[in-house]
Amino acid sequence: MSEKLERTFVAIKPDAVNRGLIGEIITRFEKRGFKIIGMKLLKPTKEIAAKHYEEHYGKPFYESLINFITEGPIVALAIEGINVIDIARKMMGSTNPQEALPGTIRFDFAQIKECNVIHGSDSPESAEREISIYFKPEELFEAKKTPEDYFVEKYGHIE
Ligand code: IDP
Ligand code: MG
Repeated sequence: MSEKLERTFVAIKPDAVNRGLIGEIITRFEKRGFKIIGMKLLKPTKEIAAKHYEEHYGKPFYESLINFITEGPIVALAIEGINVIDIARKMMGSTNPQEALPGTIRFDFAQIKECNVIHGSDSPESAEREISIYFKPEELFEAKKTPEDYFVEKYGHIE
């Protein structure tokens, strides 16, 4: 697999926000070394939810999915890292938590697919599209400096 620096869109769904799992879930991505470059707590409007899930329009679970996600709040995240689109999906596990592998977010925190705690983009095209639904370009940030960078700026290099 070739290695690419990518961005993906992740949403912590209303069930997880209501259960107090925001920190647990974000921690997993941070510990993997991925960078949070955009983050907001919001209640998606019907329009936003319909854009987000347009590929599912007409499916039997579509209406309940839209109703669920628009109850909010959700945490919308833009996350950057190497092969993050694919790796974040692996970290999430299968759509149905009953089929997700132990150690994945959906296995560890969810029981049914209607309340499977997390969304993650499934391709580079989806990632770009979904990030642009939830974030303006100026709402994305790159934290590049380390504490050592700030130290050196202030005090200079130590001999
Ligand atoms: P994904 O979130 O793993 O990418 P999708 O197939 O894109 O899964 O479905 C979007 C969301 O719709 C799922 O996360 C799940 O919450 C819900 N969903 C998918 N399939 C079903 C189903 O058969 N019954 C009920 N809800 C479903
Ligand atoms: Mg999907």
